[in-house]
Amino acid sequence: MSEQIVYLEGQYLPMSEAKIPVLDHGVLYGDGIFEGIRAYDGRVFKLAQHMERFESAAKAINLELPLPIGEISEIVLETCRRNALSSGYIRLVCTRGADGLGLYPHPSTHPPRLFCIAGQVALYSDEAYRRGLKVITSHLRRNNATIVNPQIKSLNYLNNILASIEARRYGADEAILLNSEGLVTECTGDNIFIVKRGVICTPPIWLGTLDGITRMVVLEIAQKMGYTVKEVPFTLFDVLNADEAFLTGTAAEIIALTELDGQPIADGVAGEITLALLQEFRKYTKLEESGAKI
Ligand code: PXG
Repeated sequence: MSEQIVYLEGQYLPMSEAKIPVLDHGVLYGDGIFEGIRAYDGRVFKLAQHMERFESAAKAINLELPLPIGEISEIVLETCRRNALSSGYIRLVCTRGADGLGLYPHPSTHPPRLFCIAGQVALYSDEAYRRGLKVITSHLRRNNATIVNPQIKSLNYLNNILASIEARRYGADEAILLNSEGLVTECTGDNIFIVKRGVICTPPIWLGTLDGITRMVVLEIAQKMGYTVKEVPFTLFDVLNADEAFLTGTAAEIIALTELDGQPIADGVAGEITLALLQEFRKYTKLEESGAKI
């Protein structure tokens, strides 16, 4: 297999040649933003929505993107083409660039550094979708919106990484992060939903969650299927006593959450509504309207 091609600052390079200087602020401080995007059957899923989130994150961290968003969209598509990628995973990153050890990113030094990687997606097995995931409650709290707002997909994911390590340490797949009030926000790389008496609930964004693209699509699909959907705060009690619970994210799509802190949720296997939503979601990814043609 030929080497993966990476877009880096105006060039399409083999992976082994796509290198970033050690003084880049992304490396030194996690100073930058990213997007995790999926391609399905020759289309980049919800590209416009990912671009909008990317642009909003840039604005929120005072980062001037090096190119207009239309050109960045084109780079995402071209990176897929150069890798002959029809279905897969795309990582778009913009670091502050900068070029020095100081915290203040002097505007006169290196401009923001944009790169894009397109490759294979790490998928859960069919068995994992039926069995569902085990989650724990992390002892770490989700960043408060007055610190680094969780709506910013920043390169500073240490809180989420530590919670993910904590989950593995306890033999779980994911960790729930509560906010400072003890309300459920999301997991380390996925949004969370619960189902109770046929009503589908997910925490509102303002509680401290990422405005997930999959979350948004699931809310739309569920409504079209005739379910009542609600964006409401809830606690661990509600997750534990839910009829069904599931996580959503670009990589995982929709996957059941079947165990919380060692206790089964309902009968401990993926629920009917969860599996029906997954089926509809996968149908939706095949539609022309779901993304931009590569
Ligand atoms: N919450 C957080 C904190 C995330 O980082 C999601 C929810 C889901 O959002 P989307 O837009 O993908 O539906 C994410 C997604 C991974 C991985 O490997 C996922 C994310 C970031 C890094 C890695 O699963 N982000």
